[in-house]
Amino acid sequence: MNLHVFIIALLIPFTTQQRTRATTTTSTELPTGGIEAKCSGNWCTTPRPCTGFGCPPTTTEKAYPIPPTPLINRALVAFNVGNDISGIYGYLELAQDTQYAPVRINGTLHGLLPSKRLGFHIHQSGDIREGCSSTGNHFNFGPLVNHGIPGNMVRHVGDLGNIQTNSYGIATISMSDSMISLNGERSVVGRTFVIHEKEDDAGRGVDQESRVSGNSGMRMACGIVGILGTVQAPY
Ligand SMILES: [Cu+2]
Ligand SMILES: [Zn+2]
Repeated sequence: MNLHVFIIALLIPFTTQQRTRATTTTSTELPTGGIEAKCSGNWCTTPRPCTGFGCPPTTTEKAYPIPPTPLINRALVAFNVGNDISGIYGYLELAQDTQYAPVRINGTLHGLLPSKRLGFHIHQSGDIREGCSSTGNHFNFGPLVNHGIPGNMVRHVGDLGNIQTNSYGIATISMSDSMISLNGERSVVGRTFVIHEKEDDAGRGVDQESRVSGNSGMRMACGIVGILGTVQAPY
């Protein structure tokens, strides 16, 4: 092999390599669109549009984390606070540790009829444009079932039974319920707690209304469930 041929033999691999590298960095051959995110777990990546010289052809980057859905763990129900027409006022605080944990309900209501058992429900909506009467029927999820109370096999989700007032018309409420939730399809957030004028008959009355509403009479006071706190807990 003479010197001329030897030099050409040395250059062939080099020029081939250069040509290959050049084709991978030519802007016309690189993806310039395709910003649709690809998500896996809690992360999404978006293909980086690249039109300049030297851009890696297929590089993606972590664009933004997707936080887990926040768990509502505390809620507040305020009754006629700041708009005290009926004379009934007070707060209930709701707390739930996980989506499927029971909801604890604690609070005190004032101005109620003394020494009575009064129907206590969560009604369907948060529409109080016509007072408590426009909040719909008892909140329920799933099949249409008869009215009941906690402890019954069948009840509306919002059927919470009765509260007991003392001789001063004060009800101290401390209970826990496994059917309502602050999260998911049984969530009561945005719905309305209603206190009635009479005792809930638990759906055991003789008339049809008992099976619908428990015959607990007029709606005396109501309060919408509002969010008080959330946590970023995987659950
Ligand atoms: Cu009711
Ligand atoms: Zn009911």
